[in-house]
Amino acid sequence: MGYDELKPVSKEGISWLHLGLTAFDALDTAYLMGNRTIFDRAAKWVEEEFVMIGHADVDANVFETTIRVLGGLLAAHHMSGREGLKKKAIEVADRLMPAFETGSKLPLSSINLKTGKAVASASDVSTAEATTLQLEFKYLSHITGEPRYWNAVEGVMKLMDGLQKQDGLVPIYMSGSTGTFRSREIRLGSRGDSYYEYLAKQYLLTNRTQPGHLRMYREAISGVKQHLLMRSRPSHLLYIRELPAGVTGGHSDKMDHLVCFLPGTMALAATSGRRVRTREDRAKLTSEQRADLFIAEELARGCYEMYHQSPAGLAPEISFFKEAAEGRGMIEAMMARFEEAARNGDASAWDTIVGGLESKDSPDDKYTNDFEVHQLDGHNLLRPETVESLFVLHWLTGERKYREWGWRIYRAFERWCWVNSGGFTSLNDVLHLPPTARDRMESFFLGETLKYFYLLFSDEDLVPLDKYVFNTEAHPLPIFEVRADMKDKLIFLDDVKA
Ligand code: DMJ
Repeated sequence: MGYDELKPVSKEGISWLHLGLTAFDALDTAYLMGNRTIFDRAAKWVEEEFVMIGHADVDANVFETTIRVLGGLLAAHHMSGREGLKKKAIEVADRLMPAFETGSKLPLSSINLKTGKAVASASDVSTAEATTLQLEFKYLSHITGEPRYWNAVEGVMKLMDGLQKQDGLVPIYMSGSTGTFRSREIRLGSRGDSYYEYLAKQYLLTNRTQPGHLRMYREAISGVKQHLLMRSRPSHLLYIRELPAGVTGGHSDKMDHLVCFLPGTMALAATSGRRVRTREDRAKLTSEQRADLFIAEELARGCYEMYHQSPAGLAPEISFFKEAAEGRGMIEAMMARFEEAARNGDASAWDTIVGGLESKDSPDDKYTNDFEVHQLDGHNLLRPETVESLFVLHWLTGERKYREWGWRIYRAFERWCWVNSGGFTSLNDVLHLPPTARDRMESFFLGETLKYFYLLFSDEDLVPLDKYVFNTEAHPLPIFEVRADMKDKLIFLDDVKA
């Protein structure tokens, strides 16, 4: 990242969004990596030159601005202690607040960068976008003592809690005006993903003092296990399928790479972010937690195989898994073994009862075995989700295989995506060698992907998962408990005054 890339081309344009966005997203990555020169220059630009409103007549997405800009500022402020970054975080949040002034409690999707006014989406809103704002706004309330940020986003959670779901699962479209679900389509990929992620992470961020979010997460994961888990052929990998017409309709074996956040989130929720490095550690988990950790580990293997089985060694954006004959029967048999292990009650018997359920790594010389890739789905955008899950699982379990898988993925990125003049590029098609470049590096590559690689291979415990929760854009926020002086000013999902 050079300084020129950080400067706005003109205050009239949308340049801060296009060029400056990477600076916000990468601030804490630079800090963690110890590159204080870059960090200081970027922070100075943010503090002294960036203004959010007064640009061209374009709309900035509330979700993206929250997770990348606000999340980036909050994490960088926490790490560095720079007050100027906190001031900017407050400025950005205040500019986003008009989006919450709706009858339904669902936020409007955008803020106009010229007028500062909130703008409704012309079509239905994406469930993930409308419901992935809580970590950032709650933490901001915590460090400022201002309840309005927390209350705006907890209002969204209250709305979600009251809606009729499908065994805990939610359709991916909502009506912004009525705050109700539209369509029945369910998936944990695009438009669905971070709704589930933030249920678990809200519980963890507030130090497990708010049970309502855990309740909603558990209901959702129970729905995932009941309807979405499947085994592939020939390797019997675990994967997550989609339900285009809801739980009562048929399924599709499509899996977005985006779904690969799930192994990390499930493992964090199962362990509460505590290390499980020995058999004794695992034995302290409940049977349900052990089962969820097992599923998380197996799903991570499936995500790794999306890379391993592709000719470039990099995952396509979308894969269509081949469902194993008796695939659902295999899932039911797995669940029955979990129940048997739970009934047995003897923690040491777990491995014996559950042993052998793991799938095996596929041989190195076989390509595209367990899934197919449709035309136009073979691109790779340098996405972080699999590396994120590998980092989380390695931190929790200490198992070497996660580093080995991560290293193979990193080498493939380096081989095909590295640009000699600097940076990495997205690819058009990972199935055809050599893959052609797109000349585009999303801000999440520096914000998330490279940060998770760095943390996966770092021997120092730079961001301990029992003390931090990463927002969905990989910006770590410190775990906190609701301040005594704020309890009476905040609304809570279960009206539990922590
Ligand atoms: C990121 O911006 C966030 O992780 C978001 O939740 C979904 N996907 C992209 C990266 O793939």
